Amino acid sequence: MSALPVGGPGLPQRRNLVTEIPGPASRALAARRSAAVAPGVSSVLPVFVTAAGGGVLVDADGNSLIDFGSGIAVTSVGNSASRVVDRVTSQVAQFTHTCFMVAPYEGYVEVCEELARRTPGDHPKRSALFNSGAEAVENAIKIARHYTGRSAVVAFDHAYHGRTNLTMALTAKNMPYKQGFGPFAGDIHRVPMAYPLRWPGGPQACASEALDTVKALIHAQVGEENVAAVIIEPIQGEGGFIVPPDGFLRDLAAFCASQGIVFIADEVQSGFCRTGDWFASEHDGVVPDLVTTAKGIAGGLPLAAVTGRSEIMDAVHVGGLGGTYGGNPAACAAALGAIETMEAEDLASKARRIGEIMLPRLRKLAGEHPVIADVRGRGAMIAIELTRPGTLEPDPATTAAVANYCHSRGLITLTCGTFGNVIRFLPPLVIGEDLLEEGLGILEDAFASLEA
Ligand code: PLZ
Repeated sequence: MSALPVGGPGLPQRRNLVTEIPGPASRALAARRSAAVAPGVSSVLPVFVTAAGGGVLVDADGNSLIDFGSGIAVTSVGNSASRVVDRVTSQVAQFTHTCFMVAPYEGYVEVCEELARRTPGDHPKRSALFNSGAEAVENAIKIARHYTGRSAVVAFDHAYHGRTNLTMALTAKNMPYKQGFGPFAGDIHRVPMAYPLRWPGGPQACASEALDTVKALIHAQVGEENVAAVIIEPIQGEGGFIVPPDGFLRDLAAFCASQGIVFIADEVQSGFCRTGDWFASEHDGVVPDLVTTAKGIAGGLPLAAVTGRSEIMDAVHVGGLGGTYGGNPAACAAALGAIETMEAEDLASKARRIGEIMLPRLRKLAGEHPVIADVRGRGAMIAIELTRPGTLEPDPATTAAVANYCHSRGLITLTCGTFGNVIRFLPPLVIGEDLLEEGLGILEDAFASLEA
């Protein structure tokens, strides 16, 4: 057997298909997979990965694919960033685990110091570390309830907050996330999202009406004094990369402050330079009371956090928060390497540059193909929404056809959206511009092929 390619700086940054997709080695692994892996866990791509880094994934057949997905907005610094690899390697040689609740270590504290420094607002902050985005969201709700002594939680249409029981209740979409998995946690109340394309009356009406609608529903159906927290993704992720109108988040946060409601920004997908700022909340000048982070924080290792105002975080009794692995030393080392990379390579600027390259080409494509109803997003969190031309009727079939075409040509794209009709682009922030342009060319070919 020939030596497998390794990730890291040596991995050639090019698309190169040497077999059909999937090739024979991936097909053989897929057969083993279906005999051993629960089918409830699915994969977007039919290929098995052996190395990855920069802007490419290499599969078991030696194909090299362009990555526009970053493992769902995780590998912003790449899949084998040298600062992450070096810090994790030396950490696991020192010790892999003690459990922070048994015997603490410096890395955990350093990550919390970085979170205090990087998240919006210069008020005193504390953080607690966890393993996944869902776990961070659950803990943010626990903390908000404990602090306020209230129990109701308000979440939005199209929201995605995770797959655990409480976070399934917060997540809007039934299939595949909730179907058959109830009963769900109680006292969760859903309000409409400021979704410019689909707001009755259109984007202008959305900007002027959305917050009033939310406030009226909370008043009539929940009662402000019962609400512990409002939780929102500053740009919604799984729900379709929905960008609220400027000012919506700011005014929503101000409303929460006026009612003693904890405002939680779920920055699990939008955080850590993805949108061109360290956090997407910054675009609207919002200072959330609590911020949940995960994904991009640690270059691919499992780590998540709740960061928030000291007075809120300090309300929880000693021992009320934790978990065996939360803030694992290797994950903390990875986070410190990832954050160092973001700073040293100014990845927020890279994200903005990616947006500047992608948006004009996507807008041109939308002009040529009326199936593209909307081009939206910020920085390196960009999407197109597909509908039957001239209508708002979602077109998930064309969406899937375009994604499949891209996969067969060696471009990894992901879909999303409540109606399955959004193609999202989340390239690693370190991707080369040549690969970015080549990937966009494949997407353009995909739309051209629809006509053929
Ligand atoms: N909050 C905003 O985007 C995870 C989910 C993929 P975990 N999004 C990807 C899938 O189908 O499971 C996400 C998110 C936002 C919370 C989460 C949950 O993060 O680390 O997947 O638990």
